[in-house]
Amino acid sequence: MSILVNIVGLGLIALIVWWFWLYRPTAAAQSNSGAVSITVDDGVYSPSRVSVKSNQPVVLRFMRKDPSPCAAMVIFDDLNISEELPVGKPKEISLKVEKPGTYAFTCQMKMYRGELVVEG
Ligand SMILES: [Cu+2]
Repeated sequence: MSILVNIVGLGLIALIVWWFWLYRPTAAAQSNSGAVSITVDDGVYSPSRVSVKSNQPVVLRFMRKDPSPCAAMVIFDDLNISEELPVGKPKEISLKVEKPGTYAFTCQMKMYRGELVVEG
């Protein structure tokens, strides 16, 4: 019995390690028109990786479908942006980033995770 418990425990630890340290967003979206729609559902932003050009205004349109409190906020830590997302209604966040780089955006618990890639 205790072996089974240990296996389950190890599995959980592996899952947590994968989720928090190893998981990297892969889906990519390029902003051409200046607006990118991002769906918030099932624990993921889709797309979870958005490429934009530096010094160009871009609108990120977040569409939250997940009613759980986990999805309530989107936070761009490095850009000092934190916005509340209404359920079922698009929320537009306008931004213009000067410095090229990769900027993470997350929910307030960092379960939802995405990356804004700013190209120079
Ligand atoms: Cu969350």
